[in-house]
Amino acid sequence: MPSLENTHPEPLQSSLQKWWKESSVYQVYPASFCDSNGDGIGDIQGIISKLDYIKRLGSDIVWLNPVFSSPQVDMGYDISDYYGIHAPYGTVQDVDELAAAIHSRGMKLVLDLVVNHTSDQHAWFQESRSSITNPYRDWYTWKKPVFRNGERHPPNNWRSYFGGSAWTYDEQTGEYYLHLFAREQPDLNWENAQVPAAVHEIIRYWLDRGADGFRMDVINLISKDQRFPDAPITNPGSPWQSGKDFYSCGPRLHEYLQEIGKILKEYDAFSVGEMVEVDDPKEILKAVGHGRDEINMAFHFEIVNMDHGPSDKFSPRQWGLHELKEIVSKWQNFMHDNHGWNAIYLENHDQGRSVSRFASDGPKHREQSAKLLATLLGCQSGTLFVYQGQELGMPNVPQDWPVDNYRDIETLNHWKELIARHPENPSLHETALEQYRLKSRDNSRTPMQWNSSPNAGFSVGEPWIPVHSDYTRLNAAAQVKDPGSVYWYWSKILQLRKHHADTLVYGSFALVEPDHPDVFAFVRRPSLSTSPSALIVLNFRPYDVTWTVPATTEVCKAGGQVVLSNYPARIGSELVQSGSVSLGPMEAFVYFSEQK
Ligand code: TEU
Ligand code: CA
Repeated sequence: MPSLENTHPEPLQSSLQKWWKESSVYQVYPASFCDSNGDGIGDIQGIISKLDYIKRLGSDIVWLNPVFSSPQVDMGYDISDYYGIHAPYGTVQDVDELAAAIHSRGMKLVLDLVVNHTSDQHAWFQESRSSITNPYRDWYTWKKPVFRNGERHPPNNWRSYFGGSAWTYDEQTGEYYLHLFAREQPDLNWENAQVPAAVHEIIRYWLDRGADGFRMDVINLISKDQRFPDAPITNPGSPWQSGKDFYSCGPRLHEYLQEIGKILKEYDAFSVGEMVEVDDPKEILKAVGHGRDEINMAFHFEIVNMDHGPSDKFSPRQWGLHELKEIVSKWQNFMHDNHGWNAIYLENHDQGRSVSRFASDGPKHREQSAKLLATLLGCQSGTLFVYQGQELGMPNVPQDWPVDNYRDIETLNHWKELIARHPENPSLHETALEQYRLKSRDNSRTPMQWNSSPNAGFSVGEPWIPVHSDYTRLNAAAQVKDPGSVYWYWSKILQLRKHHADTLVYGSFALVEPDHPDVFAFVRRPSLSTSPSALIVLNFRPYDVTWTVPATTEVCKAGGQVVLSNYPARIGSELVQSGSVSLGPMEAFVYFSEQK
């Protein structure tokens, strides 16, 4: 028994094992997944028609980006009714049918909970803005202007994530309201107890209706420093500065999350929090630590922000393999040693495609790159997230993608601001367009590519955003037929995790030769001594690299073998300590020590 004064007794191994830790999640972006009625917009019936494709891949959970009523200023992250469904996606009855169809396949449904803000068209905000004395006034954050030299200014210098000030002046009541994102996305005021209460009702309603959990949008931003002070100048070129010090992981965040966690625990519901701006695992551990009973896990942004430059997301930065190794090792070891949990991802609806950003998307190495990244993700501890199209190795938009093809408010606002400030600077414009093709959120929002028929089989109508031109060759139908495809490689990775959960899901992590300039190698050791250890070797270069198995790698004692590789000839081979291995371009392999 742990000593009484030990406030954090070592939890029993069995109490650390959970269904949501061993699950993998397939993320569906409803607008771009499958259009069943030819209006060019994906919909819920379209998702239902493709559930067997998701099941066959081996995923356990389906996460839908927001499907609730919304004017779609930010693709549904501006919700106008949490109890209604965006009409082009379908009806509440369609969601019921989807939940039943998912459950009948033994999978679970996760919905996207966006409660840091609503749409400005939500009835709550329409009431709130109508008058100073309206009962809903305090459901949002309203502040008086600041006057300097007779000029009216916002209450502080905070920047919106979508450009400009995070405050918009409302003539009718002569006050500003806060919106960390678009002006059409006013932030809810969680200090007003009626707001958390309303959110708890929404959570219970959808859990009672068949959802099995939630992804929680920018959930670490819901508690703000009520002084609303000016932010330090971190971007001298702009009048607006990041106020993250005053709203990321704010003073009452864990109070709010503990209340939500109590409800989720009643339902044994799945939860993953999106935590922007957080690079400190200790901060995330406060929410995801064993026994904290707040949320199961959280997305951090350290990896996906590696290529973000100094001034903003769209300024260039070259990341290094050593950075990727350090970040992965940091989060793997911290959460393992502190009984926390990781959400493992490289792609989602906000990120460019990983083969283009972190490997090589040219015709020679795209497939091998996609399998290499699948190996990196699949062999880490944490819950694994696969975003639609990632299982096919879809790349970013092509070089000839014109600016008119973009739909995302974040990209379009950036372009408008750039043109306004630098109308005659073609080189700046070209740099921006190059950065959009690398990091714009639309890279992952082009329609899912089902087959080689027009519009990639996504829609018989005009898609809301153009289909990537490579669909005739790169599509699900072709890959499901090809046992050597990226799709089937992902399926094998998901199976390998299930078969070796003790090693790959729950085991420890240690880098091998951290300073190697080209190879990312690591060892996974099981939590139970009867399970095998694994050595994962990844050549992140599009050329041959000779790699020597370090003498210290005890995994490579006799009797082990390569069980998975994107070079089939490698499978079955043994490795010996100090042995030299010639790795092909973007080669990945998983070696298991002998099964005891
Ligand atoms: O994203 C949080 C967020 O800040 C993203 O905008 C992300 O940081 C940025 O795009 C990185 O490139 C969530 C949702 O995932 C996103 O789709 C919404 O636009 C945003 O919140 C507002 O709800
Ligand atoms: Ca449709």
